[in-house]
Amino acid sequence: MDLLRSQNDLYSIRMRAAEGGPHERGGRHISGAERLLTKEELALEAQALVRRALSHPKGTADFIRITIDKIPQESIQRIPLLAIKATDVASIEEGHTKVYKLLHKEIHLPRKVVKKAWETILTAGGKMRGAALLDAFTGDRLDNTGDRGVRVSRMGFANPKDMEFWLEAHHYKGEHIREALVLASKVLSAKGVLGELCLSDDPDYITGYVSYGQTYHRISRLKEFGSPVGGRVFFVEPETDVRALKVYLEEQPVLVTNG
Ligand code: WAQ
Ligand code: MG
Repeated sequence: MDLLRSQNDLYSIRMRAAEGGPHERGGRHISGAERLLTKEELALEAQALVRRALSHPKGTADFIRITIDKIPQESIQRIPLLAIKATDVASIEEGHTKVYKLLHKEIHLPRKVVKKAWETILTAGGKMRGAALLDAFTGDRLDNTGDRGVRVSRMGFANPKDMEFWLEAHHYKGEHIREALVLASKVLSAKGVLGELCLSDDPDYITGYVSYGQTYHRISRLKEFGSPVGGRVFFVEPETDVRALKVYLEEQPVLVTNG
């Protein structure tokens, strides 16, 4: 049990970095991150995030913003970690077929919605720093955030040390999956979200995932090495209160627990 994390106030730390000026003035998104930390962890993690922004495969940031807010312990919700299912595919085509099977045959999203999700990710070209919310029935875009997207924030593992150990033991290596598991768990815990499709925008990271129900389906290959394409789409049930959903995703602090 992580006593420091479960008994004290925590701090939300958010980083966003761009090249060619700030995002809001047309800079190209390079990297972002969000975590919930103890006071003791803040300084070292801020340093790590600066380093990450300055040595990213997408480019070198010339704008870095780090925001830190104190989060009262009583406002933090606990949510469960998703189960992980991994599929190794031999080609990108096989990867895309797997995505289609999950989204269309399992979640029953209409074909046109799956198509719209890929279009959204492909046309964003790795420029978005957040996710697009799509109506799971019509494929219409529900958020009005354009190229920015909805950025999920204020989240972390309840027991990061245990999780690191557990992930290592299961040969799930690196920061990408660690961060994606936290994000995907928060996203599926939101009222109205049926599923997610994610593809990293990092040119050297080709593994992506589809999540729905209680499961994170990681798919080993969804794009070419070197491709800047990437993004996230959240599939939202029709009639969902989109404003409340945005507030939950962006603002509600959550800690992800593993059993
Ligand atoms: N909230 C909403 N959307 C986000 C967020 C966020 N906090 N962070 C990233 N995105 C969107 C944004 O459009 C990015 O362009 C896109 O997702 C990809 O972000 O099991 O690394 O941080 O090994 O590049 C998947 C791990 C890794 C698969 C995904 O995403 C595995 C990844 P990246
Ligand atoms: Mg990235």
